[in-house]
Amino acid sequence: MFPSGFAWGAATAAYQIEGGWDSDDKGPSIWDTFCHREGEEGRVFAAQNGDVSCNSYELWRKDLQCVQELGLTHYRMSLSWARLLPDGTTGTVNPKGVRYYNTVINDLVACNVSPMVTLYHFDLPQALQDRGGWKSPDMATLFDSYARFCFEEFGDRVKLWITINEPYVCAKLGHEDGSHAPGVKQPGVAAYLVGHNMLRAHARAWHSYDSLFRSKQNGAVSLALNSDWVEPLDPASAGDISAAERFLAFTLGWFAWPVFATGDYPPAMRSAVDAQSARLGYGGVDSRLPGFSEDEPALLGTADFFALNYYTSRKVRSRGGGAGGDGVSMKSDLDAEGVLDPSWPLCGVSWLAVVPRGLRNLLGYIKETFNNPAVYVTENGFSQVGAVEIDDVQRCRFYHDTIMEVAEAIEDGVRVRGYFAWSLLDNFEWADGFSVRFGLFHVDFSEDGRPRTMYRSGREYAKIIAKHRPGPNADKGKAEKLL
Ligand code: PNW
Repeated sequence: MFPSGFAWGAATAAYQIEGGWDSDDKGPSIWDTFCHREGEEGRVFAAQNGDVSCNSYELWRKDLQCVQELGLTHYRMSLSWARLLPDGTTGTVNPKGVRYYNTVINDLVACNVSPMVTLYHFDLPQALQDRGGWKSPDMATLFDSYARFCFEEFGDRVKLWITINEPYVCAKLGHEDGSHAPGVKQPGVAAYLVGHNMLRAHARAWHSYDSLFRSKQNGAVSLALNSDWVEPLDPASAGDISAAERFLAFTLGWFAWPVFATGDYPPAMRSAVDAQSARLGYGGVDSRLPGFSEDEPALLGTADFFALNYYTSRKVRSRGGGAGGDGVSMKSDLDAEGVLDPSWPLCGVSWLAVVPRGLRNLLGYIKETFNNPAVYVTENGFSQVGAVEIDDVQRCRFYHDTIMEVAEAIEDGVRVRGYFAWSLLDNFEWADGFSVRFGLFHVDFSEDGRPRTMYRSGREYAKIIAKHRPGPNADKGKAEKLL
């Protein structure tokens, strides 16, 4: 069922696991600032922060042991930009940060585990936020310099790169809702600008890799896009059908069309934002969704594979047109609403309905819409809230069912090249702090040594991997098949 060389992985992100927030000359990131800001209640569950978290900065070898116990072929991790470049620029390099990631990468390679490395997973150096952050057009150049620095330092051993993780979440939660760092709330304006600059930054970094590193390093570069699978609430309603189409355009399409289709935003998104901008007479500006300059679309068609983070599904209904009552916001632009089907079980958090089948549908949609690209499922997981159950039978079932759907998608002809569970470890779940646990390993955050204990789902995942991964001698001598 699974092609040879299929990547069996688990994923983490720097701010969520590392701790060591000011160790060894690391610069502060926007998440350090966001969590430490005093006098503003309710940002993060119980005012928690990632100062120590799993302490992977000091306890990396424990993580490596977890990776090995699962028998992973791949490990997806992110680099802390401010640990490598404390002020965000290549003007100041922190050798201790470089050494840390070299240790991690070398250990993985020595254990025959391929690293997939994300350059940016929500933790912008605060120094760059102070220069305008992702709202500033300068970010494309700054990100490109950082990306080149990382390709240069680590690209001899890292063959799979993700430039930016979930630009949607950075834009929407960070700059529309303000529930993530940097906590900006400028509805209907800032998120579009941020998304735009992230697309430009990704394109610049991809071209740098392509022209300066690819021939020597032979790797592949993409960006990780999150999306729900969606269906019209009433399949017979024309309003709900177009609402579902808009919903997908505003999440996956926002970034996937520019990169994998036309080099520009999806028509359903463009027309919705333009129409609402005109209706609300927005400050004399034609639209709040920026346009690409003449040469940009040609530069945008830039990814070597499709990286998908899938968690859940939605039924979508129309909100009835011109919901101007919300004022200027993405919600009023979208004019559609996602609801849960009552038959879907929930896991932990309110947004996460368990719908494994949605992944197969979404993979099929990607195959049809974006010309059958190679796909890595770069995140997928199940959370626990409240009492810890090491014997997490529901999560076991979830992974079985979901991996079965991935197999079905492969049967359908989708070129799925790998699957990464979110997450290797329980960790700092952003605004939910440590109250939400996604790990294949439980972490006891009350003990200094942050002991890791395998959940039953970790054991089950290890069994699935052992059944499917090729034997130790199978692919010897062959170059790793990335795409
Ligand atoms: C992803 N939401 O982000 C991230 O890539 C991970 O860092 C994160 O831990 C994981 O999903 C689980 O949540 C999201 O609130 C963060 O809708 C928040 C949301 C969705 C995705």
